[in-house]
Amino acid sequence: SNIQSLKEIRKELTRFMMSYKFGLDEMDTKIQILKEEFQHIHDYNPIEHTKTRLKSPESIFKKITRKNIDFNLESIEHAIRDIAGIRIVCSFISDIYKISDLLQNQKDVTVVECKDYIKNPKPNGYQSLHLIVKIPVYLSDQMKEVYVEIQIRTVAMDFWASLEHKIFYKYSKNVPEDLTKELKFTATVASELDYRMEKLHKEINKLKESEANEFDLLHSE
Ligand code: 0O2
Repeated sequence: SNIQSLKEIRKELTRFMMSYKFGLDEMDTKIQILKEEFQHIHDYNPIEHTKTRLKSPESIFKKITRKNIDFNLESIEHAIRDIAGIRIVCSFISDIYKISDLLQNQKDVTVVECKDYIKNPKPNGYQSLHLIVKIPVYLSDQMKEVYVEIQIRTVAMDFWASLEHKIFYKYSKNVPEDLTKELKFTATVASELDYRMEKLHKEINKLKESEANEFDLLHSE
């Protein structure tokens, strides 16, 4: 009956979404492990915070309509690679590449795409490192590989992106040129802040090291 098949569809859809949630959980655990272990070994935490999100069925639907994708789970799975998303906010730019390398070197993580909007910012000024990875999820009757989008950025990049999103989200009309320019300028201000903070961080680290060396010298005599 119709009701029966609707129930089946619903069950299938829930299972589909669950696999992404599991993929996200796996990825989140990996990041928490890196965070804790890094703190323990290096006495330093490169990750300020993380945020996970599952794309809602509504926005998946919007995207498949916009991109003209066939309406079946197989094509959706293949074409929409940001159903599971995780954002990692780091302290410094160098931390972004460190975290990205550490994740990319894990055996069960396959990188399928890497977009470096830090080296090549978007025209509006947006900066972040985006990875699309595939990660295995073990279900009761099968192993499924799901895509997860990982966005890695600094606190300054995150500040810029979230406010830009607030200001311009759903403003579909053409933005006046002076405002586009101003927005882009604010992105360079954020970059400058990142650059200066990292420089300070490095200078202080150098000082700490030389102090530690002096201490060692003093105590070896
Ligand atoms: P939400 O609400 O975060 O989910 P596509 O994913 O196919 O539409 P593309 O080019 O493959 O587009 O993806 P891209 O460029 O890697 O960026 C996808 C995500 O990056 C977006 O997801 C945003 O989260 C973020 N992003 C990209 N550009 C901008 C930008 O100019 N400003 C801000 N604030 N965020 C950006 P969603 O699905 O659009 O939104």
